[in-house]
Amino acid sequence: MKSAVAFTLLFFNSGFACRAETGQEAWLRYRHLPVNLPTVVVKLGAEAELDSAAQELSRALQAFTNKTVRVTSAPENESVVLGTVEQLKRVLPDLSLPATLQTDGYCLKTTKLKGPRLFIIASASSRGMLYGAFAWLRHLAAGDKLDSLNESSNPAAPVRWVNQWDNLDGTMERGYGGRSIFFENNNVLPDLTRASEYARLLASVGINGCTVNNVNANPRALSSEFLPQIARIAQVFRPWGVRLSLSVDFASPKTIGGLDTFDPLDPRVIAWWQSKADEIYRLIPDFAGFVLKADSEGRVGPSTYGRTHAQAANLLANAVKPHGGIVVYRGFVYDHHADWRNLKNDRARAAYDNFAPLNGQFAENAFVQVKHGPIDFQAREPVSPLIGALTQTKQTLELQITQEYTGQQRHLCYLAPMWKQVLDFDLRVAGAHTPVKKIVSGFVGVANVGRDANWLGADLAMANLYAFARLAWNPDLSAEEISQEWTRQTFGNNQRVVSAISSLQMDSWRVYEGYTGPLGLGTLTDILRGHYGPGIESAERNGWGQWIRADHDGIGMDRTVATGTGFIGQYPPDVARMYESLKECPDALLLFMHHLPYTYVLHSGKTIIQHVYDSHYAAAAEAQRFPVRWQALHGLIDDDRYAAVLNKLTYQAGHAIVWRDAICNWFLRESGIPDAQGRAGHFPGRIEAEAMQLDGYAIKDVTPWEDASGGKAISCDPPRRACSASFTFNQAPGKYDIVIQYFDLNPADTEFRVSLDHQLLASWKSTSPSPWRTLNGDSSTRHTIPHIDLRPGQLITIEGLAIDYIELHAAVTLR
Ligand code: GCV
Repeated sequence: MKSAVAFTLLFFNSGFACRAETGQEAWLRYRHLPVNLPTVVVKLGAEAELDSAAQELSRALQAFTNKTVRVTSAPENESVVLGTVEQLKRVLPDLSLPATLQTDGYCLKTTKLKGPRLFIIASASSRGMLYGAFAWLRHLAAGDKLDSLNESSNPAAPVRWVNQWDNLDGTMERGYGGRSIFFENNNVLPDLTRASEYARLLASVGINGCTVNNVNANPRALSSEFLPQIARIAQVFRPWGVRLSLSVDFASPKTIGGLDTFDPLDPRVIAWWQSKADEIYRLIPDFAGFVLKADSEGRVGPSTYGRTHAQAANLLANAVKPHGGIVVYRGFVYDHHADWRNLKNDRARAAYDNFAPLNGQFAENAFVQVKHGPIDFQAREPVSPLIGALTQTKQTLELQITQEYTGQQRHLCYLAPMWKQVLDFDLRVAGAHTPVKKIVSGFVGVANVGRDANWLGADLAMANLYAFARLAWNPDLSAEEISQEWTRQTFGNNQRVVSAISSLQMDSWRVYEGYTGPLGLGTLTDILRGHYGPGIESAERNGWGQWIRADHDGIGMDRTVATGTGFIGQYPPDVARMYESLKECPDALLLFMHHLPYTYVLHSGKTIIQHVYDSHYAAAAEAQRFPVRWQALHGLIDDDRYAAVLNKLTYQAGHAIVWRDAICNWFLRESGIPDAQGRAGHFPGRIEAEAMQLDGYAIKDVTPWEDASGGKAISCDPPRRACSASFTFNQAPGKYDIVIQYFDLNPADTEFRVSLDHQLLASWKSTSPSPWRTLNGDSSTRHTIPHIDLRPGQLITIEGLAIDYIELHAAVTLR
């Protein structure tokens, strides 16, 4: 993809500044290309997917060439020719094509066959034609030369799905890009344009299935009155080769079926599911199948009747089998009321304990869907040992595109580097080389796009959707080449843009992990509320089982076989040996596997506690550079997306400091061991709001304490309409950046104002897209007023709903 980019530099360098862009086109952003391209598209069949492929080529070529493009049924002049291998053989008998194309696979070839150039897109199936057409366009958009193109590509796995966690009322579980594109008010939306656009996006990267409703399923999804509405979604998916699937509630035979049981072995229940499947296939002949979350987080399941997960999965699998459907049964099963006092209890064990004994008992069209880590999409986890145990059972690997625990799309966190570590991890099943990517038969990404124009609520977050799909097609691609490929299509081929965005993406997961949970402890976010800001002890002393087992002397879960929960013993012996041994266990997962004193010395030579301080200060400092790095792109990309991304990166830089301080302060208090570099607990230039002269504000304890400086904030509570906090500047005269750490609680009516000697310096409104409700690390936000001349004796006053502190720095911030 790197060759011949020069011709596109010209174009992609120009014209951006005046063009309004919303991000809606995502990576399918076709713009004029100054090269010779065909203006005839030949389609050799009449299937719906083939029509879509031809239309897409025509739409793109029209945009690339600024010329009218014709779609015909026989090759003429220079043209793009689309067909299955069989169709092509009939029309171009001299053309040699690979005999090894699998379903969904494609071949791209440029040939002259003694006449004008023909750009051949061949596939084994009509769906493969779509993937071939989009791959060809990908080459074009990336500036590749097509003259010698000759490539064949087959997908790594047959199941390449996204799960959407959309609720029928239009809300989304863990969605950060607006309301559902499918549902509102317990009905399917009347206008499904957006759903159709989504299917096109998915098809463009080889995704062939989409589960449209939350795995915490509303039984109405299967009701006879609702299914015809679901069929409308399937209809807009169909031309793009995306098959629809539904999450189901296991109790449906009882809740909506009128039976008095949902026992999977009861003949009436078996008959109910069969007739429900028949009913669905009458409405949706290409229905992909069912997804089931059972016996987990309050969902009912087969345990109600003492039945196994395999029996439950097979019940549904048998119902869809005659129609060619599958069942995806979630392996995310654990007890969320576990006794935290029992040191042998361990949520990480649960998936394996529940499913490994059932290996080989699942129907041929049933897949167990395993989250990549044994807990729940933390910033770092080891690979789930269940993946190595299900040797006789088909599996789909579940990855999370929506950034539930990784900054919720308000933080840049490109997840492909993390996913690559998972995919390439060698589980050493039976002592052989068995990387995860070779074990699984499918890939499912929890996507949660929404109605926001840019789908995920953040332009750069779309690289995660793209990367998931590209890895599902070819897990051997590198995270970096995917990010470059995505950037070229999303922002253009300017080499400065490509390297700047790709390197930001590539740094982002390491940086995010660096200022959140260290050494495999989990993200350390508040797991009882938003899963967003810091909330370290929310993991402890409750049944959810994300324990970190911290006390004054040490921290980490002892998961060893020798003295701990035995989790490590669930891995094949080579891997278990590595994790069990303190010498071999990688630092990055040390506290996931072991409980150790803060003074334990890591492979890096640092103690655990010093590593925590150093990594948090270093990562937060790197995050301060993100907006600066982005600013280097000013004028090279369109103004709208430039500004939107800058806004987000600036916010992230501030929130990284909230994280840094919360984690460092908490570790300092818990361990009692100071930072050898004297940073933790010392904040030069910081003036606590509660120490200012207050008019009208109440001083509040913030929970958890580590989310606010000094554990306290000031809040202007009703009935007061206006409050102010002031202090007299008494440092050396000079230019300062004034940093205000405040709580972004309600965007509708919150204004903040800062004045110097009663002259207004700056005012701004809360910016949170969805208002936070509480004073804590979710809502804690930074605003910087740069380059202000200050002289001793001047009065600085701040007004606004809730404030944590002000910091004054010699003026350098974000400049
Ligand atoms: C859909 C985590 C999330 C839940 C999600 C669940 C799951 O617990 O926080 O929102 O529920 O995983 O994957 O089923």
